[in-house]
Amino acid sequence: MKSGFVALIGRPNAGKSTLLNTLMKQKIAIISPKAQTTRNSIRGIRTDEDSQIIFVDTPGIHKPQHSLGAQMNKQAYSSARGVDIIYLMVDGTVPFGTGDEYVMQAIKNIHLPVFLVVNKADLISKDDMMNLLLFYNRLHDFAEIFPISALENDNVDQLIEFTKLRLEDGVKYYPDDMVCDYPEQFIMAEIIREKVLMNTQEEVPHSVAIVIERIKKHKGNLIINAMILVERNSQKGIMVGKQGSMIKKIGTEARIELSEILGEKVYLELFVRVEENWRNKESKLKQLGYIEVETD
Ligand SMILES: Nc1nc2c(ncn2[C@@H]2O[C@H](COP(=O)(O)OP(=O)(O)OP(=O)(O)O)[C@@H](O)[C@H]2O)c(=O)[nH]1
Ligand SMILES: [Mg+2]
Repeated sequence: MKSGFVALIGRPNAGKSTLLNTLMKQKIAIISPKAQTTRNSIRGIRTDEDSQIIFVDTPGIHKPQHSLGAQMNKQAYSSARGVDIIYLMVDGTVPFGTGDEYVMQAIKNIHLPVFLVVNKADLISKDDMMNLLLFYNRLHDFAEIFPISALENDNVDQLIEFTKLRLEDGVKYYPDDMVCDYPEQFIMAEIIREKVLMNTQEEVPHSVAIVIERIKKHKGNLIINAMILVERNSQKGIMVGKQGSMIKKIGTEARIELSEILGEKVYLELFVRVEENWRNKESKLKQLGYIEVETD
């Protein structure tokens, strides 16, 4: 039995969470077209007949503007330690820039096999992809280089096969039927946040955090009360929308998906609260689970 840990790192929007979900054949992490969607490291446990691979999705590495951003980078870097392989994901449609150089420098100090995964192959020509692969091949001594489409599940099986070849024989870390190690409350908050990301623009999605305040079972139904935190009164106005239209839309979309995921009828009650500048408040970040608890 081959077993081990693989960290997915890269810039925001590269498609790390999309790849995690494709590798897992189910939704483990939320996805959005907005940069900095993922805020925590998220483990997906993939078990088959001859292997157990724990894939760790991480927040996109970026130049932080708030304490929240700094914590997200910290989580990405700390997840890249203590794994067996790193997938460095890049978006093949975006030209190589200073942000990429920054990430490349960071991986130079990590002495682990790094697989370069060039994503979004479905959006670029074969020639452009070939040039990109040659460019990256000169840039660093990668253990493997893979062009893939995480979205269309193209070349992902080969990626898994080559990953298994690099892993040692080892123990099973998790039971066969376990696919993630986060509590249900986490996915509830994340699905609501995903719907906020999908329905709002500019700074609003980045200024939002979700707190699950109460979960109650009642006659076979699940009643979830959740608080949407924003940073300013104007954002509260946007979140609520004209005659409550925005919050209603977000609530409906989240309720439908949560009912599917949790397999029971969900009633979702959403509230909006202003918590000024929460992204720079250490105590708030800790409470929201955005600061990693230090372990030895
Ligand atoms: N066309 C295409 N789009 C993709 C592919 N992979 C991801 N995307 C899209 O790229 C966007 C970002 O995807 P995510 O998976 O959220 O990216 P991420 O790297 O996790 O981003 P952060 O969490 O912000 O670091 C979404 O709109 C995805 O649908 C792909 O292979 N092809
Ligand atoms: Mg992500």
